[in-house]
Amino acid sequence: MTMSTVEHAGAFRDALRSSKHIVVIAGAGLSAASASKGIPTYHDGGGLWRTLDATALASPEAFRENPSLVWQFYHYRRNKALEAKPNAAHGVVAKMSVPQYLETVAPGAQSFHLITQNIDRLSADALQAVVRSMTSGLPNSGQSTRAKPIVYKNSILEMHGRLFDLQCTQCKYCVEDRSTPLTPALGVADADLLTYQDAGTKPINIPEEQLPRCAKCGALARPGVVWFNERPLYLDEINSIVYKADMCLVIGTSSQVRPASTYAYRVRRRGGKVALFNMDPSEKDIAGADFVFKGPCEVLLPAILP
Ligand code: BJW
Ligand code: ZN
Repeated sequence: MTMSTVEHAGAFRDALRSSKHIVVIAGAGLSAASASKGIPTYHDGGGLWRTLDATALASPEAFRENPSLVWQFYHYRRNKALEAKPNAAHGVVAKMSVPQYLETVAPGAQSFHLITQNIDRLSADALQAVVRSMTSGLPNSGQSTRAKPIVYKNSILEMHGRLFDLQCTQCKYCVEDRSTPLTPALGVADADLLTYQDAGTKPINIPEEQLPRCAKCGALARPGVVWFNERPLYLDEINSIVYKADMCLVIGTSSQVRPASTYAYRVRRRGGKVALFNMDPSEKDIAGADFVFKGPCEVLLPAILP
């Protein structure tokens, strides 16, 4: 960190100390450091799969038109996410869900929420690891009867869904399934791809019967994620969290996708503070923030909030 970042960090920590309702808005940059080759982000040049634009594949139209291609894309993404481990930035955010820790950086805090656009479950994994480390060695590990909660309840809102969820296109039954490949055909197509450099233009066509199916009714299943023009999850709850928040940390998102892109602005409009943590923040995001930390969040966050 440069000297000015250090001074800035002090001012940010002071503002955090007097905050009551803290919210984090997270995006793909939070998870960028989490796999050996990194989990590709979306709108900053890393979002290509084979030769195809990831955001074009993440749509209900693409799935209707070619569920085989879209499922192959998600098979690849699921495998990447299965290899990934939470990084130091996930760790700092997860600790903020722990009142005992949050009190040390924000003594007046009454609530903490993480609104994440990420579908990789790494924030949930990081929180589980924090809870495990806090409860291991305690009698009745995991079911402590201490008066204070170990973590704030329901503090993580995965507004764009979960990559490992399978959701029925008919009866809507939804279940988490981390196995891979989800069907033998997806595994075979994956292996075949290694020999096709031009697979993006010559996709392997898997018949619908050989794609993931609903465990209840047998209909075609889809990834349990939120595509463009679909309603993000938990919107009512998120709206009241954003309405109350007086401190908003915006971590690793290009703030191009609504409605998440509007939250920081809404917090600030009501007099709250906004702190931005981004490798390459846009001019618009800088203009809308009280504190700007430019760099990798996995380095900045542990340095600023040890
Ligand atoms: C680092 C870093 C490091 C890198 N450290 N930083 C026209 C105008 C305006 C709006 C619209 C419009 N047409 C349609 C809309 C609405 C649309 C939208 O916003 N579109 C825009 C693109 C224009 N939004 C929607 O459709 C949403 N739904 C909706 O609005 O519904 C309304 C409704 C209400 C009620 C009923 C019914 C309907 C849904 C949006 C769903 C988004 N889905 C995706 C795919 C998820 C599944 C999947 O992944 O397969 O979600 S798209 C993709 O974008 C994904 C992400 O969550 C999302 C956000 O991207 P994110 O996280 O910001 O990633 P990047 O790559 O853009 O940014 C990474 C950042 O990290 C960069 O800034 C880097 O610098 C930084 N970084 N490494 C710190 N180490
Ligand atoms: Zn079903």
